[in-house]
Amino acid sequence: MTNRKILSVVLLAASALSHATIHPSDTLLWLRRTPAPGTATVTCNRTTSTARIAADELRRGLGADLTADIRIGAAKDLSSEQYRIDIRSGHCVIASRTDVGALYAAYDLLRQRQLRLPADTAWTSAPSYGLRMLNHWDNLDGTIERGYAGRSLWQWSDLPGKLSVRYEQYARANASIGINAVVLNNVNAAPEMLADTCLRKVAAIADVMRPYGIRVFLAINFSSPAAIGGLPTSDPLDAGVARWWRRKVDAIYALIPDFGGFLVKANSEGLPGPQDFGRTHADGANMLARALAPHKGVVVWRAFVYSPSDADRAKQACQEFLPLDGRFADNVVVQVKNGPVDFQPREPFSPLFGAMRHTAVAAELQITQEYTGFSNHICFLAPMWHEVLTADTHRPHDGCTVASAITAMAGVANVGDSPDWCGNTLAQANWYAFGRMAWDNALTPQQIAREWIALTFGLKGKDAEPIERMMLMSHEAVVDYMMPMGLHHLFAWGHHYGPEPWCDVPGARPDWMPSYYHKAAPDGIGFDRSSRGSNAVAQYADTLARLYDSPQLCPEKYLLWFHHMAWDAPTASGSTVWDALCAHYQAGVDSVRAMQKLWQAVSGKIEPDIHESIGRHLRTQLRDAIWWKDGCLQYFGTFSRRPLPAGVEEPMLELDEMRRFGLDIDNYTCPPRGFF
Ligand code: BDP
Repeated sequence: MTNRKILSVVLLAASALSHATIHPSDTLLWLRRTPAPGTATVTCNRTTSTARIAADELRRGLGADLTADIRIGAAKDLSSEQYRIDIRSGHCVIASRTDVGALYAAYDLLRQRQLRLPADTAWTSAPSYGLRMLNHWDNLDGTIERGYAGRSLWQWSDLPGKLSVRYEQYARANASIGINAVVLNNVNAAPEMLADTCLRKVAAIADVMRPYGIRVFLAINFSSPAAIGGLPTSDPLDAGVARWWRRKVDAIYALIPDFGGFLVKANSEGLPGPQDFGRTHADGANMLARALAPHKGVVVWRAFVYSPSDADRAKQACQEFLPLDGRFADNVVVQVKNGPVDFQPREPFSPLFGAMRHTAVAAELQITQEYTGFSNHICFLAPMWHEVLTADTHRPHDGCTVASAITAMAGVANVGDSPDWCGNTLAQANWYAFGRMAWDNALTPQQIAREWIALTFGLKGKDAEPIERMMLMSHEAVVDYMMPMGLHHLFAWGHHYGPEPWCDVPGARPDWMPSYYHKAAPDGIGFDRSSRGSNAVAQYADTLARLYDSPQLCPEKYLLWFHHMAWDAPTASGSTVWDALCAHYQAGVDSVRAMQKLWQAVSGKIEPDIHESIGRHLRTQLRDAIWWKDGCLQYFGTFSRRPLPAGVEEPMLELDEMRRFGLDIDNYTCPPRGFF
């Protein structure tokens, strides 16, 4: 059989992804430290459950060679979650203002010891943001929207009576990286989440989270008053509706005194919201905020909105939210996805960052890999997030980054009930990276990768280098083989895994079609968001607007995001748009091969079953990278009518074949055993 035939047989074989046995240490995440010999002597001036956890972690983790003294409450100069650690005398003193500060200190100390910090050190640490939150997209039926690591952690039918042991393991993992808030359920929220029976279950989970410094939040459905409260309306300005929410909130706090608040997706993708009643997002958010304020709860209101009517979806969040800047109550945080469209492999940062000057803004990142290969592909997301956080908004002046424009970070969780939590060992690094960056936004992807590799595999220096390189190149690889040069939304209609730039579903919303975004045609490719097109560039500060507006100056990585370019137009790298595009797709495939080699180089240094399992993922990833390259280049080639430039491999798959299996995800998830 030819390579092409074998590949299509493999792709078409109906078989699910084989799940290898999961190594027991995978369940321990980055906390699989080898216990130091002996038990440390640890004293603590408090006996609350949080303080006890901190002391116990140190007792178990430090070993007999270090004694520790935890002093909570004395350090008045520290902020609430901040801590100071001093081991200069050979004896460790931990000072914090609060119990949770001491807990964070304990995890940091243990981490630093494993990373082999110098013996005579003292340091303080405080979080970059007060709210560091995971958003679970978990449904009451146990499914997870865009989840690739099994079913939901939350065993709703067993709650509140029976608690899974994983709840506490999960709380501990979060606390160890500083995550302090968790939204338990999907933003596409079922109104039933607020039913009294459900709330008792939520309270049981909150009880497990509390000692670990984690506050529980719920995503709510805006029409709950009508859906489960028997009210004729859910209009936020209706007195009965406001009363219903007040009572509901009071009832929640009676069960969960430290309840965090609500996360709201409103008037987005068909969900109800204040606009259904002629009200604004601010009207809706502020009504909820008033109900929560007496309890110190917050409303996290999402800015992920777009309607089918507008000519450019990328502009809509700004159009709807900027006029409301300054009109949100103090306990409202507007949560903005990192890019203006929707968690694509690469987007420029959302222009709402920096522009909302009088509103608390959170960045929403997607830890679950909906658009970066699910848990099948190895894609370390820290480089992407770092790119966003360090982007200069130039607002109100040069040097003001996205990181400095936000007050909170939220990440869509990649956690499920799979024994390895995230679907593969490397995906755990994304959970870890999110927590670490939310705690310290100055950490670089390299620092985080190094930490994670050392904590997870016990490898450092030269031994760790191949994994570090593989992780650090992986995001760019995914961008290259999926959507280079600013292309976006080329995903298949029925799922967000493989390519379907040719997708054409009669009657579907145009802005759900890839062609809306790539605009490939005989005259060129890309979405014209310049001043000659949708003028989305004008939503950025002048310096950036000018840069992005010019096809000559616009960074190549965003070129087709902002410009419709002729196939033969020259690029900054001295090639043509078509040739550059082909080169990127090829580079993506080549990068995955390089990742395979790097992974091969650590065989023998990693538990064999983990090594083998990641090896399988990489084979799948290579197959898919080829599939993306072949699909996109052949399809775009029908417009460009230009040959593949030298160095770009001939396709293995025919466009017609790909068109046939493109809609059926079950038919191509099997690893191509023995093929590559
Ligand atoms: C999209 C997801 C969809 C989510 C939506 C959101 O495909 O499942 O509901 O984002 O963030 O990317 O609300």
